[in-house]
Amino acid sequence: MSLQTFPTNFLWGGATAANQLEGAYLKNGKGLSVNDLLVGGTDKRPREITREIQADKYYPSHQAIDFYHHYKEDIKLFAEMGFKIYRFSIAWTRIYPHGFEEEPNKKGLEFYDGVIQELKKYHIQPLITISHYEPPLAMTQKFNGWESRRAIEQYVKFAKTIIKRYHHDVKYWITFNEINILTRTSGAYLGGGMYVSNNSNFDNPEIDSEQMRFNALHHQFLASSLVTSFAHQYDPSLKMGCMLAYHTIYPLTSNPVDIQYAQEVSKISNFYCGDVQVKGKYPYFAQRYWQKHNLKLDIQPQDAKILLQGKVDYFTFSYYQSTTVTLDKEKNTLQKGNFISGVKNPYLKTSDWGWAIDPLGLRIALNQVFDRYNLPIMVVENGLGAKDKLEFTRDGQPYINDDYRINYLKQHLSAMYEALQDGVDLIGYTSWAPIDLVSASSGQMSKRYGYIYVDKDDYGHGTLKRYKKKSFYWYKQVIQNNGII
Ligand code: BGP
Repeated sequence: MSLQTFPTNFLWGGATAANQLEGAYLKNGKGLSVNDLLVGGTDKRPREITREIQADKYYPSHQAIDFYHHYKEDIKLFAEMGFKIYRFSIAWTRIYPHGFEEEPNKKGLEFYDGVIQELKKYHIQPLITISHYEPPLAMTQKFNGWESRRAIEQYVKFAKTIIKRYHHDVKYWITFNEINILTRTSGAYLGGGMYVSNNSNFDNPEIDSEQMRFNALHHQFLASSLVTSFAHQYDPSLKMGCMLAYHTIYPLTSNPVDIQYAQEVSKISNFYCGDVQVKGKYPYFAQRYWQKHNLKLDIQPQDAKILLQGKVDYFTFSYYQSTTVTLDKEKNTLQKGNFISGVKNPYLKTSDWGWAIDPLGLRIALNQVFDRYNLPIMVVENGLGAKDKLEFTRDGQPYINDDYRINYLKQHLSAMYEALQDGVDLIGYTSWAPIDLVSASSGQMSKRYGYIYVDKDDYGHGTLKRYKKKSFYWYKQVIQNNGII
C-alpha cells in the first residue's frame, strides 16, 4: 500500500481522563468524586457502587497509574511519539472538592498548571475535557447530582474557573465526555452522578430510571450551552466542542422493520444530543420519544434561548465499534459493547472484551456526522482494549509485541483517510489511550489500550514502571510520516 497522507497540521495525539490515570485521589485537598466509590470489576462482574469507602474493597481510581506523580515522565514519552495534541480532563474535585466551595482549591489548579507547562515545553497542544465521568460525590449526596438543576450552577462555576485560567494555552475544549451516555441505561451514575433507587451496580438496566436520565441530560445541555456562550464571549478564539460515544447502528436484516428500528435507535443514541448541541434546539423526533416513554422534562421558559446561544464550534466523538440491532427475538443473541448492547454481527470479529471491530463503521460514522452537521470533526477516542504480555529478551530487554493493536489502529486510520477523501473535514485524532490506564466500564488494568505499558494488575499490585510497546514506535512513525503506509 502507498502512503496515505493526512492534511498538513492534522492533530495527532492521545486521550485520557483524570479519574482513570491520575490517582492521588485525596492529595492536596482533592475531594471524592463518584468515580472514587466505584469498585473494580471484570468483564463478567459489573463494578459495584458503594456509598462510602469500604476498607476491604479495591477502588482503582485511588491510585490508578499515578499520573499525578509521573506526569513529566509520561508527557515526555508522548512528546517522543511526536504528539501534536493531548486530550485530558480536569478532575472537578481537585478544583472544587465538594462542588460548592466559593473559591477554587489553589493546589488543584497548580497541578494542572504543571501539566500544561510541561505540554508547552514540547509544543503539544492541550485539549481539555471539562467533565469526564467524575461529578463530585458531595453533589450526589446533597441533591443527586445532575438530577437537580442545581448542578448547572456548580458546573458553570468550575468551567469558568478553568477557562479563565487556561484560555491562553488551550484553544480546544469539550464540555462533557460522551454526553449521550445519559441516553443509555448505564449512564445514570457515571455520567450523571445519580443514584437510581438502591442501585449498587452501575450498569443494571433493571433498576434504571429513564425519566431521571433524560432530565439530567437536559440539565447538562443547559450547562454546556451556558459555558459555551461564556467562552465565546470571554475569548472568541476558543473552540468549544461536544463529545459523543458514537455507534454506527446497523439493522441485522433487510426487513424494513429492522431498518426502521435501527434508525430509531440511532436517532436517540447518536443524534439526540448532537442536534441539541450543534443546532441549539431539540430535534424534531424528541417530542414523540418523550411522549412514548412518558418522560416529563424540566424545561423552563428561558431554556430554549440558552440552548440556542451555546452552539458548539466543532464535533468530537469516541468510536470503538458499531452496533447491530434487530426486532427479531429469535436472532437476538446479545453482543456486548461500549455502554450499549446489540446483537452479534456475523461479518465482524470482536475484541477480547466482545466489542465488534469495525473500521469501515468509522468511515460511515464520519460521513454521517459531517453530512448532518457540516462542522470540523475530531475523533477523540478510538483504540483496542486487549491483554498484553510484557516479555524479556535473553539479554533482559523488555518488549511488548502488540501487533493486534497496530493492526486495529491501522485499519481505523485507513478508514479515516478514506473519509477525508470523501470530503469530511476531519482535523484530529486522539487515540484512547496512549498509556495503559483503568478501564471505565470494568475497572480493570488488564484491559490495556496504551502505546505505553504500565506495570500494574487488576488488584493494585505492580511497580507502575512504564515500558514502550511495539505500537509506540509504530505510532511515532505514523505521526512522523503524517499518515500510514
Ligand atoms: C469511553 C470513555 C473512556 C474510556 C473508553 C474505553 O466510553 O469515554 O473513559 O474508558 O470508553 O472504555 P473502557 O475503559 O470501558 O474499555
